[in-house]
Amino acid sequence: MSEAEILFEIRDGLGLMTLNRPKALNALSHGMILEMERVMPQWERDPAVKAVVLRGAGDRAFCAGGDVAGLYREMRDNPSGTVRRDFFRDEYIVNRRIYRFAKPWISLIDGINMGGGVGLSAHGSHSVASEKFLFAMPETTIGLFPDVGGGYFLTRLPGALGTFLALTSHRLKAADALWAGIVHAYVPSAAFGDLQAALGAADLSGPDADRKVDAVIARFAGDAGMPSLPAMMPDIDRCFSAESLAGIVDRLGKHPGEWAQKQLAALMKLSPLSMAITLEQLKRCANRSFEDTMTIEYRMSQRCMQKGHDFFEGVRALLIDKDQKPQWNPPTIDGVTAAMVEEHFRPVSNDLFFD
Ligand code: QUE
Repeated sequence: MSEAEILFEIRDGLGLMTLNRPKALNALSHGMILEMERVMPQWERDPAVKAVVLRGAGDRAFCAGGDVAGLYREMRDNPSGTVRRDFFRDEYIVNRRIYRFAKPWISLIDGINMGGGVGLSAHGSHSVASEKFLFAMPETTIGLFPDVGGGYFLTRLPGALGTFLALTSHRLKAADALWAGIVHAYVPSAAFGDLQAALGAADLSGPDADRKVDAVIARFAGDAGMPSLPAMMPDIDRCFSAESLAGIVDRLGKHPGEWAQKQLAALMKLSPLSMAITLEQLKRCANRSFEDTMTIEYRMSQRCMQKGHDFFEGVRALLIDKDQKPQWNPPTIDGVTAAMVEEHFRPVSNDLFFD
């Protein structure tokens, strides 16, 4: 018998969830998502659970993202199946449940946290990073877009930082993520066990449970070091606040210094269509509710699952064949039309709405 991909345990008043696919960097499978969807309402009601603590098994990752390689294989081997429809739908339902969760939702992030992993942590009440923390929204690398509520939290970051992170897949360590507000505290990895024990021992009852959790975390918080983003923000704001993708490329090209040329070179490797729909996603999601954002992102996901989309080519090149040479369609930013972008935002027959 194979081991469960996600572990659930109630101990010392805490609902402990452990993403348990360490060899796959705890990439989130549809099965794990469905298990979370099943357990979350139970724990929300259960008086024996005062808070949820989410962790990743192994010593490398919290969660590398959605299991897009598994999704790819399943769609290839069973093209008429329902996973195309249901994977993103169920993932976004879980993201929204976390956003609205009635008890503290505490992610202890001791390693890689990208894409789908960010959707499990960033929308909760507390996320704690260690020295091994590494964040990115890397979806433009595989022909997708920064989903799982990326349209919500990226549009609430300072200046043009969200656009920068969304388009370039730029990685952040703990000090920068803390500065940006993507995580709420820095705690050294070695103290995670003691932090969890202290949460278990603490009184977290009452309407100010979140403040009580803050106080416990503060007892273990360390110094994440100097962030690098503050010095980068003037360049980010100048180049990534342009209205269009062509405008961003133009500004980077004219911007003095090595940094801009590096960003430009990075963008040239990514899916032009992904970058264009991502920019439009951020425009449409700015100042929208979490639920509206998920409706928009679900429509986008369904367009990306259609035959011939860059998503399949990106997953193939990066995660299946691993040739690292995706052939994007269209191959250049100039080739992306307004109509191609607009298609990603049309209502779908099985739209995802929340009340
Ligand atoms: C962009 C992504 C993902 C990625 C690589 C990208 C992603 C994801 C994985 C991944 C990593 C390790 C695994 C796995 C999947 O890689 O979302 O199954 O074992 O889950 O460039 O968005």
